[in-house]
Amino acid sequence: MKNDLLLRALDGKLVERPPVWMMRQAGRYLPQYMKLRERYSFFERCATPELACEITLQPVDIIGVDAAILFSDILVVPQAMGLEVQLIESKGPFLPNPIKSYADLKRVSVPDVHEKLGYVEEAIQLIKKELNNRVPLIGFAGAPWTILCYMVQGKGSKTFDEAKSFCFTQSQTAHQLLQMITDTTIAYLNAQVIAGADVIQIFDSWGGLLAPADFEAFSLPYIQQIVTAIKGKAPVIVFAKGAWYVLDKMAVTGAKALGIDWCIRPQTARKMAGDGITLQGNFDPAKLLLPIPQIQKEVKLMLAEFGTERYIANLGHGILPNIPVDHARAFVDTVKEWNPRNR
Ligand code: 1CP
Repeated sequence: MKNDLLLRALDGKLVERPPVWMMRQAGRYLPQYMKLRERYSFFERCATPELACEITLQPVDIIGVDAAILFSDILVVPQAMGLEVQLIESKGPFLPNPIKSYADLKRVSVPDVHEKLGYVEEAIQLIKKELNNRVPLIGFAGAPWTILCYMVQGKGSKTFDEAKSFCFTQSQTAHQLLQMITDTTIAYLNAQVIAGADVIQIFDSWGGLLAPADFEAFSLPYIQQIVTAIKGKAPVIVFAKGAWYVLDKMAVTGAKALGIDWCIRPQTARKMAGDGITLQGNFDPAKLLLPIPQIQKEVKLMLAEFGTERYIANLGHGILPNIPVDHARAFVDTVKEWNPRNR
């Protein structure tokens, strides 16, 4: 690997400077992505290895990030399990026949991932070839709780109240569904690693909607199963947005890194997670709308707070579609030019 900063940071090894990448780095803020978006539907872009490969490489070539992340979506998992998933322009994901009861479980199954998601394996093989060991490739999946949110609620939501009440009132059914999602996800991530993914990230985007005890009941045990199944094969990053209150619990799952959003101070996160794990984050994506000199100033403040050891510079959540490309590049360049001895 020519640039192995990410792998070294995950391993707790010495680095000259922290590696940097951005969640949702392949996406709508890039004009090159928007061009492909005019011609192909979202799931066409995901399911065509050549398109997924081209989109994955865009931020590596255009922005110069230290890692590529597979272009796909967490919702290909419920799709592979048998639920119809649509992506509606400017509205987001829509699942017309969500899971509401025990009887609905009959409509989903743990699929043969090679048969249903073989296109992802092909995309990864192609991306690895095109990357030619320039930077590592991150594969990913949603955490089972976040996937359940969409399978039950049927669409995006600020509260995912229907998904939560499903867990609270029909816990046995919820746990059965969570286990099916977990089994599918483990098979899927194993296939990603075999195809060539160097690192795996688990996105629990809605973890922070749960009370600590509910997170420990409905999310953490399933994340734990996934980490246990993958660790040793590839380093795992767990990003549970908003769930800062369980950083200590997540730190002992065997994950190599924990993602954090901007709602926790780096020092607090470090205290909670301990010294034996890498932290990733936590720049507020909305700050990329600031003028470039201010972005540079804010990024330097963040870097000084995290320090160089066991740290991956990233945003605290996905980049927004209205971020100017040169602002995204300023974020990445400020990290790349960082010299901790020469602030
Ligand atoms: O062009 C478009 O309008 C599609 C927008 C889009 C994109 C670019 C969607 C629909 N998904 C993606 C790609 C994607 N999704 C990646 C690609 C790799 C990258 O560059 O990072 C990844 C990692 C995801 C993961 C994902 N999808 C998450 C977890 C991360 C997060 O941001 O919290 C979630 C929650 C989804 C669901 C989803 N898919 C798409 C949208 C707009 C959403 C969010 C909907 C919601 O807010 O509920």
